Order: sequence, then structure tokens, then C-alpha cells
Amino acid sequence: QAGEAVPPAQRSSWASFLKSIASVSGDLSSMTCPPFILSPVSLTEFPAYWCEHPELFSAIADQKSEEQRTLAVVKWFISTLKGQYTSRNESMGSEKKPLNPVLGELFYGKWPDINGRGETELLVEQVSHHPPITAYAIENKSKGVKLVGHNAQKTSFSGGSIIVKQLGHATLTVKLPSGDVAEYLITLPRLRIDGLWYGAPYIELSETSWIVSKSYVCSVEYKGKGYFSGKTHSFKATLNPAPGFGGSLGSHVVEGTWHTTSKFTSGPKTGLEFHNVTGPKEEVTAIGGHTSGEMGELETRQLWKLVAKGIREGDFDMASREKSKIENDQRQRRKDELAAGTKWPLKHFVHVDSDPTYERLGKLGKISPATEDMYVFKENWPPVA
Ligand code: CLR
Repeated sequence: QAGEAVPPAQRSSWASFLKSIASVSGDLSSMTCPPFILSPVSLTEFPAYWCEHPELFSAIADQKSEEQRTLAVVKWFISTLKGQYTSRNESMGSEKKPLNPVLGELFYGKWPDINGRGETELLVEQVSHHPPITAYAIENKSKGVKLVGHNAQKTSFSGGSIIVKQLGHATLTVKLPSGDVAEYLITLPRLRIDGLWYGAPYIELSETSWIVSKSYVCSVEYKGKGYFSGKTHSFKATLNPAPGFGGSLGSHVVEGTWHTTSKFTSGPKTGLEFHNVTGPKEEVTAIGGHTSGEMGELETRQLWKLVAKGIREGDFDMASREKSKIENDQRQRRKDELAAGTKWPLKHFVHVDSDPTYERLGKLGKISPATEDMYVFKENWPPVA
């Protein structure tokens, strides 16, 4: 039944929200939603999903061969999908609308050094408000593994679902004992948000994403219920040596469901388990960006504190009052900048129009578009004084 999962008092507001998304396409971030669907967490916290298994991230550095390292990268990548795309359903009952970050919003965090895996640090900055673009850097310095990327979304509406095309990409680099740096270009899957009619949205992934290095091309195909395995959240990863590496490196195919387990279905490891995320995950520890350990006013949990409290405690009047304050303050800042002829300075990133690594590696995977812009990470870590 329509709106089954929607609190009765919010059903008409949900119905008009659905009507409006059918007509507004492109950017859903600033649309007004009924309170039951609001999440108290800003999109600037989402890059933490890349490291819910810190030991898989650091293990990338411990591999002895290019083939093993590539498998470790793919395993880490697949193991992040459960958090990225199903965790709101697990923690809040359905997919929700995250808080829409303001320009310059920041999030700093870390995962501690346990069992010699090294500490991993996370830094996120909202580098554009309209359209929303989030840039991040995740680094395990002791192991020499670093992920830098940015993402944005383009949304449309089709057959009752929201279709989200992810723009942006990430580059994973690994410092090798030889002094060389291995680079892996990572692109992102397409999302379909289903269950809207009932008021219980959830994500299914579709199409193909890529992990490409100079020696391997890995495609990850995503299918939902009723496709190749018939199961929800299915994927098939195919790893093939890049042109010129055919003789020395093996091919592998892995199949399974990304929110549970998968195994090798072709190649020398056929039958062996590949990934398994049925166990616990490790949430990030948020840290204040100041050397004193305090959070600045643009740090996400400080900025949205009262809005989040309102949403969590069902005090939606307070939530919307506090949200308006933030938005008005932002409007004023942009006006002042316009009047002064200045531009908000990014703290940790520099925007450039093209990414040479993306162009070079993207070609091997026949990834389109042929070029993308990027946010170069300024290595002034740790954060602010
Ligand atoms: C952000 C980047 C992360 C993966 C990810 C997961 C969930 C996505 C989110 C991204 C972008 C914003 C998103 C969200 C799910 C719902 C939300 C598409 C891609 C939209 C804006 C809200 C739709 C509102 C309905 C739930 C009512 O690595």
C-alpha cells in the first residue's frame, strides 16, 4: 500500500515530495522532505564508509606481488559497499535524506592502530555547495596507502525510482618498497533508490564500476534481484591483466553479494572465499581539527549539532529553526564574498580541470568520460592549528 511505512500524519507530505521529485531532476539535495525521512548525518561523514574495515585498507600495503595487491584492493573496495549503501537501512530502518553540507564543511576522523595495522586518518571537505561536491583523503601513513577522491551526484527519476549517477572518482596510491607508487583509479556505481512508494527507500546498485591500474583492469558489474544470480545486491568482478601484462599475471572472476560474501568463480583460486562482511565493522572516531582537539564551527558534528539533536529527538521545529539559521548564515557569507569580490578559500584541496591519472588509466578500462576534473589534496595534515 502507498505510504505504508510513512507515519500517517506525514503521508500527504510524502505524496507531494514524490510528486515533486518526478518533476525536479538533477539535484535532490535541497528539496524539502517530511521529517520521518530525514537523517541527522551530513554527507560529509559518508567518506568514512571507505574505511570501515581498516585492516583491509592497510593489508593492501602488505602484499608481495602486483596480482595479490590488486586482489587486496578489490577486496577492500567490495567490502566498503555494505556500509556505503545499506547502513542507513540497518541503523535507521530505511535510506534517509542526509543533511546537505555547506561550503567548507569539514570532517576529521581516524581509526586507531590495532595489531600493527597502523593508524588511518580521514579528512573530508565540502568543496562545493551548489552542486554539492565532497572531497576526501584517507591515509594510512605508516603503511603508505592513501585514497583521495571527490564525489557528486546527478539524480533523475524513472519508473518510480530515483536514479543516482555518481560523478567523480577516487585514486588509491600505495608506496612500494622499491620506491615506486602503485596507482589504482576507482570509479563509482550507479544507484537506484527503490521502495519510495511505500515510504521505505533502499538502494540497489547497477551498471559497472572500475578499478584500473597500469597492470590490471577490473570491472565490477552490479545486479539486483532477478538478474544473474537472482539475488539482491549481486556483483561480478572480473580482473584481467592490462595490455602488455598478459603473460605474467592471472585473470580472476569473483561473484557473490556485496553485503555478505563472495567467492572466486574462475581462475586459479576458483571455489575459495573472496570477501566476507558478515562480521562487525569499525566506525570512525571523529576528531576535532584544532590542535587542542576542539571542533571548529564548520566541523560537521559541531555545525549540525542542534539540527541533528532535533531530528534524533523528534523536535522538528528546533531542527528546522536551526537549519534555517545555518542556511541564512551561509547566504550572508556568499553575499559578503560577492560584495568583497572574494571567494571562499578551500582548506585542504585545490580544484584542477583534469586528472592525468584518470586520463591515463581510464583509457585502459575504456572508462567514460575520457577526462574528469579533480581536487588535489594539499598535504597539510594534520589539520588546523
Ligand atoms: C554519497 C557517496 C557515498 C555513497 C552514497 C550513499 C548514499 C547516497 C549518497 C552517496 C548521496 C546522496 C543520496 C544517498 C542515498 C539517498 C541520498 C543519493 C552516493 C539522496 C540525496 C536523498 C534522496 C531522498 C530519499 C531517500 C527520500 O560514498
